[in-house]
Amino acid sequence: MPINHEIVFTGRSNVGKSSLIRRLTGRNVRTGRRPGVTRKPAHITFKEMLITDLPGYGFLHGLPGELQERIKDQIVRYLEDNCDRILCAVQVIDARAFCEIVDRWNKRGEIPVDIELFEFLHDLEIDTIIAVNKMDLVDVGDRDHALDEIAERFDLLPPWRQWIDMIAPVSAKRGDISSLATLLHAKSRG
Ligand SMILES: Nc1nc2c(ncn2[C@@H]2O[C@H](COP(=O)(O)OP(=O)(O)OP(=O)(O)O)[C@@H](O)[C@H]2O)c(=O)[nH]1
Ligand SMILES: [Mg+2]
Repeated sequence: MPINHEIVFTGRSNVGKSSLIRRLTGRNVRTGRRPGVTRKPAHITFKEMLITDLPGYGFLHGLPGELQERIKDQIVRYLEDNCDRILCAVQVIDARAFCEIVDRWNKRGEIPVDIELFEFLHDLEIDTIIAVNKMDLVDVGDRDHALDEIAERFDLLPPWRQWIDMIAPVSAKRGDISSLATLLHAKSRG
């Protein structure tokens, strides 16, 4: 069966990419408490879609810098090689850690990897959904504010609710993934 509908999951290591795929598909993809569990693109087919779990980037502990660069190159090359059949990308971020990491990179005068990748996906004309995972760790009363802050880092003008076709707050842990499932469903129907 030729597969021309692919959904790729990208994001820093340990943000919960594999956990989200597991929740969405019910398949047993490898997840782990320690970062760096997924080292090579892993594929599953689900409802005539190819779902690709890309390795996480930005894992600082225990991996030499050179290997980190190699992982990033691997992701970039994978996206370039397959962009024609990629229906959309799900860029997964950690709701609690994201802004702090982005600000730290910006302060150093470097482009944060998440932002670089988001722009790269845009350049390749790959539709991208930002899945803000681990929302269970954000206090209910702070959620809108936290999501506004995140939208701003992606240059998406707050309030974040203006971007509900692009920003999906989720919790893989709680199984609270309906916003992402709805967006993916809409994309798969074209
Ligand atoms: N609190 C909370 N923890 C989560 C959530 N989703 C995933 N986790 C935890 O985050 C850790 C990493 O999950 P993975 O799904 O393996 O993350 P990954 O992004 O695939 O990681 P790599 O393969 O290393 O890139 C695990 O301990 C998960 O249980 C969530 O929604 N909330
Ligand atoms: Mg993984």
